[in-house]
Amino acid sequence: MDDQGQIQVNRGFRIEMSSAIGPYKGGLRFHPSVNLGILKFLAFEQVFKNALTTLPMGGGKGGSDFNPKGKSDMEVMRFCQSFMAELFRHIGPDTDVPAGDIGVGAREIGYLFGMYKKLRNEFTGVLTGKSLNWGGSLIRPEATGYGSVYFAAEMLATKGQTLEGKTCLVSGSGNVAQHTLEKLIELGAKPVTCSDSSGYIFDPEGIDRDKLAFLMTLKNVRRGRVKEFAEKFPTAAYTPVDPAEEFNPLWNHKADCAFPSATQNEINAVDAKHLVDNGIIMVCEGANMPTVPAGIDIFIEHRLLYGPGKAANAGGVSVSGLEMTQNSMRLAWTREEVDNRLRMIMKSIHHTCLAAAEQYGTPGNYMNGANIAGFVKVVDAMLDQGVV
Ligand code: NDP
Ligand code: 2IT
Repeated sequence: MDDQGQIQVNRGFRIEMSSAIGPYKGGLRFHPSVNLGILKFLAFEQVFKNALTTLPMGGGKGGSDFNPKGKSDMEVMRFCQSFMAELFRHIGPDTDVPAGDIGVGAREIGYLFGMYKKLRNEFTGVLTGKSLNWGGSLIRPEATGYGSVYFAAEMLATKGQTLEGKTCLVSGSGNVAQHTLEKLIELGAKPVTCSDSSGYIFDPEGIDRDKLAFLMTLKNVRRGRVKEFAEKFPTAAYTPVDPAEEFNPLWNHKADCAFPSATQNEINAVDAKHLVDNGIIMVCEGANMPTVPAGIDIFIEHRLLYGPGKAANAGGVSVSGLEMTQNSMRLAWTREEVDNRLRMIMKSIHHTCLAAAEQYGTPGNYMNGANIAGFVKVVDAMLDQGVV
């Protein structure tokens, strides 16, 4: 029910794709574009991503075409409660453990958890991405972005390079993009872009700690648009982006590395060509499937370091897995402990991808490595467990 007392109707979904190696696990997305097809591809990717993490998690995804943009906290709360009034039948800490994704952050997870607790009369780790003082894990908000940058550093190390001094293109300005920017700055890289669905910022001087702090308050507290960034900082320029155009100008700047961290299909073949022509040596996918297949072909043909989302952005669900472990043990690890485990997991995923790529005759091809290693783990578990 909206604040005017009108009833609004939205459609919700939960895809439970595979429980071969653990309970179904994956995020919830609230965005007007959400439909069955999008959630099925996300759940399918999640199965193999989760298999790569080394943790016991199956794959799932869910969400709704509800649009949180412009809604009041109370409208968001009432929607989350309605959504959970059905979802609670299907989930549980040993069955299916949802988390956040586009449009679902700590606020939404809180409302969803409150309703689950009321309906079930139990306090369990049924959702991850919870706030710290009631069962959340340190580093979970940062995990996807940090993990993506750790994965990028591993890829560069295979060429004897580091992120220090590298100019980076980042898209998005939500959870993943913000913490990608934060870690890039910490490691001495120079991120020069960020975006939302209306347009993008290009700041040739680099987005530094102070500018990022402004961006985080703008997006997380005021829930505003990135356009304001250019109004605040004179070195930055704002360009509106129309998704119907042939290419996205964000990807047409001279740089060393690209971190697509907004949404699926945000790099088409023309964008991929622009990236190659501009001298990009590495593409590390913070988002899920941000590059269309023809774009991936261009990266592989030009021998870029290409980290596919299911490997590069697995840090988020990995720390979700660590949150589940902490909830089961009813204790909380320190920031250092979680961050060290995240680093180890990203290193291990990187190694697994390279080893599988080598074993199956496509050395250096992280996409084949991630697909094959993830698939083999799941299929072996299915064969072990028989036809049921
Ligand atoms: P947020 O909702 O926090 O941020 C999403 C960002 O992407 C916003 O800047 C948003 O702009 C932009 N965006 C969303 N949809 C579109 C669109 N159709 N066209 C252009 N821009 C768009 O989400 P996250 O940062 O959590 O997620 C970003 C990506 O990372 C997604 O692909 C998600 O699946 C993936 N991911 C997220 C993980 C997590 O832990 N959160 C883990 C692994 C992957 P606007 O504000 O205008 O909508
Ligand atoms: O795409 C993803 O991996 C996520 N949105 C995070 C899923 C999770 O369960 O933490």
